[in-house]
Amino acid sequence: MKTKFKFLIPLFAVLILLGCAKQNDEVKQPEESTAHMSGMMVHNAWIRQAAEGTTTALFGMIMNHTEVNDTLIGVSSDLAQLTEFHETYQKEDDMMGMRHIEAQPIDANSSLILKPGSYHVMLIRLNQDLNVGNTKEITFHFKHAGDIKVEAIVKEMNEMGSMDHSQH
Ligand SMILES: [Cu+2]
Repeated sequence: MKTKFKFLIPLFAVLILLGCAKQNDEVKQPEESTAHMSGMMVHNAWIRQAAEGTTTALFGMIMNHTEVNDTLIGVSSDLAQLTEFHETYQKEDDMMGMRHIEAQPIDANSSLILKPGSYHVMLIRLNQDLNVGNTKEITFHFKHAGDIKVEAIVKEMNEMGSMDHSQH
């Protein structure tokens, strides 16, 4: 059966692509590390290593250290033919879907975690190899904070400890 949904792929393929999603959702921020932060920022940005012509994803944490409710209205880079903000969600029959989000609220003094199996920046059809250790720039576009340039480091998925097979 044909599906019109271009990102509809089997669950196991998503887990291989993005890493197993079984992780703690909580990310604890020690008070001393947030005390000096201000503005809108993207923390610990990293990209899963991948070859030219393939598709990969960027993860990290968007932190709004302002008193203004903001909205992420897009992402861009020259790394790939398409750079999109995505959400992964569960569909029926063990299928996972990914959908492009055009506007993602990031409220005042809140954060949003980008991680395998959840929110991520999709880099579709890379125009270059992304090798472990490379640093690449991605721009996040916010309604109020404007354009935030982010340096992301290229890593292997298992360096993040996200391939935890103990849950299977
Ligand atoms: Cu995606």
